[in-house]
Amino acid sequence: MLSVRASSSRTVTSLDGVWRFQLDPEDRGQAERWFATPLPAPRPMPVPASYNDITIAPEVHDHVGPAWYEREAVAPHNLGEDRLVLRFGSVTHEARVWVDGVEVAQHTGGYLPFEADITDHVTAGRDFRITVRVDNRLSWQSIPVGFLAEDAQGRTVQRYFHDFFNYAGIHRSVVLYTRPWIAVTDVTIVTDYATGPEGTAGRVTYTVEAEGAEHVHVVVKDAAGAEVAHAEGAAGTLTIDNVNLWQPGSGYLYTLEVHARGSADGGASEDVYPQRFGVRTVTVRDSQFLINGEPFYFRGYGRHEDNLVRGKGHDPALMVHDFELMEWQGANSFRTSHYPYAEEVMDYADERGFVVIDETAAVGLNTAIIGGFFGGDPIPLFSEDHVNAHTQAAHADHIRELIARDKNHPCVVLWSLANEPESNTEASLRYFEPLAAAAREADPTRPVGYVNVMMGQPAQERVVDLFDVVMLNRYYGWYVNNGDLPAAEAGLRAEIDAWIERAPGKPILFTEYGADTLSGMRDLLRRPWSEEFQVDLLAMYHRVFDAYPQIVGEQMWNFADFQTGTGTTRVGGNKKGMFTRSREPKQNAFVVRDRWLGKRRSHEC
Ligand code: GCB
Repeated sequence: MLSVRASSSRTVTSLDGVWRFQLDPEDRGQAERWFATPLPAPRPMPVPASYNDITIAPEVHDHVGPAWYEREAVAPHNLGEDRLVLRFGSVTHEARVWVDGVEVAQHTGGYLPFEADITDHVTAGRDFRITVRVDNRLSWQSIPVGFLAEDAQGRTVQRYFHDFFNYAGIHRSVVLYTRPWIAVTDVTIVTDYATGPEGTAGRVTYTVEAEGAEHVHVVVKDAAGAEVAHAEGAAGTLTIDNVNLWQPGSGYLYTLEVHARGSADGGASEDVYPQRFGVRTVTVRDSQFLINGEPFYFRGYGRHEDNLVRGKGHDPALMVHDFELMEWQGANSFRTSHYPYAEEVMDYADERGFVVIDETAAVGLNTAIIGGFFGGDPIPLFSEDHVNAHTQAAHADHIRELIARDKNHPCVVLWSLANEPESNTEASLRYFEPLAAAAREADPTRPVGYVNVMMGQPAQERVVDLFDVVMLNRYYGWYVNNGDLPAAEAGLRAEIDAWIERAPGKPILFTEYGADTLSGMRDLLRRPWSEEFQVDLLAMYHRVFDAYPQIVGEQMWNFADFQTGTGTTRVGGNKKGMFTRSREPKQNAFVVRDRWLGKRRSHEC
């Protein structure tokens, strides 16, 4: 799906602000047609934001089931022949949308956008009411998976297998935009370059889909807006002489301005869509990860969209601040653990030259991790009653939707299809084979991987051959050998050696390693949970990484402390952050900064 862009033929109006909101704990709203008239007893609710932490009411914080949002908007008075589209950046996890009581959209999946053409349901210049039903329930067939249970008081509770709070609501911006009845509906850009005596020439292969268009032409503009190439037709290849490559740390962007024209009933129309892109290549070869032909070493973090009060709601102030912190630290990359991030974040990573591992929301496809945590017998993950063919189909659709949204971002260098799934069984191989194929079909240009869990040791792991890289989350020194760093180091080295044998030629990337660390807890004996222990644990991992040329990156867990469900190992959330949840640095932040800035000087690409 194309991003929202204003242009000479498109206008964009934000619908962010304070909406009206009502919980629907008994799931009555649908039957009582709450969409047909204004909500019976609403309270104010900001958009975008998770609703959970906005009020101080436990029933809002812990709500399981549907909730409703509502507001009025005005259709542009000068709509003319244009179409009006209502677009949501994300609604977590399931949405149904009505305009003046008429259903216009349904969407499943809490981290990707959807839109509806509402032209036929509004009148130019008139008010209309938007009603949204948001359902935060997860099931064995949703991505991510979860299940409902009853607590001791007979209340319905949501169980899930991932380590972050199940925030819900309208998490990203809502807009109304206009576009002509001839509309650019998709653009795909693939880039390459060749260096010769005359300099470096960029090669830009593009494909445009445009509804009702009789004629398409494209113009490439550089970052200053000057035309550098143009072509006729809905598909073709352009050359940019003396191209400025998109590089890690230097996010040079071009724009492919697409003009689609057509005429019907005597009227002519033109849609103009500006698609940004960068010229760069990504290749995996001989245990190396190459960006523009140069070995790239990932320095950074797994992150979360998470913050005080707003939960998972996108916030541009927080976004810019987080990038400032990452850059201060000498990081060059992050993983969108454990779901697709806001489109604004991807745009911003493009601009700042950050390298992104783009992950699906398939987190927690692993019932062994939690063992007997929920009580009862272990749950067989891949089975008719649990993760089944419907889950697999939803996962495949989600992969395709993610790639459709993010395929033109130069910052994205690798698709991560899942975080820590079961990977050591024949059933996991059957599950992942078609998913890896779906990703490669949707994007033949980027490497594909999945993030491996500690139990998926090289001797047992079954699926790595489907993928281009080995991505490892490891907690030697924390969940294993807690506090015993010599034993942790021995375990880590032995496992790396085994991976090099198991997956020869594949680069190895550490996508998680870390220790829960209570900010302000200092300890002369440097024991677990102290700031000193976090410093020592990371230093041990870094010493090991430096000994292996096959290791192409270190993304520690986590950029910042974040909210989780409650439990015996969580003290007000997960505390493995380099920064606290309110973004104060822990001692480790300064130590790692020295390392990463030093690495940047020694072999930046
Ligand atoms: C993991 C998960 C991550 C958790 C982390 C932890 O392996 O991928 O979501 O938050 O461990 O801290 O336990």
